[in-house]
Amino acid sequence: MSSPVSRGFRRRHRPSGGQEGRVPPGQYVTEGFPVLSAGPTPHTPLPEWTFSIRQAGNTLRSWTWPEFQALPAENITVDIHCVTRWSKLDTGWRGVPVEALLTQVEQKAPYVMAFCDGGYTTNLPAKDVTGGQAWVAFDYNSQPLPAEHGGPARLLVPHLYFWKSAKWVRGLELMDHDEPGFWETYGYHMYGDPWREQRYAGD
Ligand SMILES: Nc1nc2c(c(=O)[nH]1)N[C@H]1C(S)=C(S)[C@@H](COP(=O)(O)O)O[C@H]1N2
Ligand SMILES: [Mo]
Repeated sequence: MSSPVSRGFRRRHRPSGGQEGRVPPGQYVTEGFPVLSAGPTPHTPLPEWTFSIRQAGNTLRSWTWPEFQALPAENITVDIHCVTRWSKLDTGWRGVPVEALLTQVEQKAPYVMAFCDGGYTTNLPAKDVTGGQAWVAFDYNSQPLPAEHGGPARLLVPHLYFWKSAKWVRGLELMDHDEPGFWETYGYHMYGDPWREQRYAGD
């Protein structure tokens, strides 16, 4: 499989024919972009926005919006898969690789908890947010990410169900063990691999 990262939005090559093998089991393809939020859309002014890496209540590293914008960003074209069964193909984003953020702290941890404005959280193994698999995205289709889709910035973890792509993300908490986030507490799967249909706990 080719890299999901396409610099300058260069389209990647696909076998002709199309979508076979691209849509996980139980999903349908949608052209729209549904909005799924568990609560109201927060509107944090950019001068107040920070992205922080925390551990055990301590902030290890924090970036303001201008500092964050100065980090090396990538254009990403990926398919996304929501647990409510819609998939959207070839979505285009720009964001900072999570690995570039995590390498700026000395501490290592096997799990992270994404935390957000509005209180949403979601848990991820650290190995799933490194190695070119996860970004903090701030543009969608070459425009600033709209607030309803998580702007100013959201997590983008396209290889897992889209509830792991936390909107309005404000940072990552390093954890030495796995813990359920918001939807995981309500019975969603701790990992959420769409190719293995890990929708709910026990799947
Ligand atoms: N902060 C926050 N992030 C969130 C959610 C949420 O309710 N709050 N919903 C999740 C779910 S269930 C999905 S499917 C996607 C939806 O993203 P979208 O509204 O941009 O389609 O965001 C995820 N991230
Ligand atoms: Mo979802």
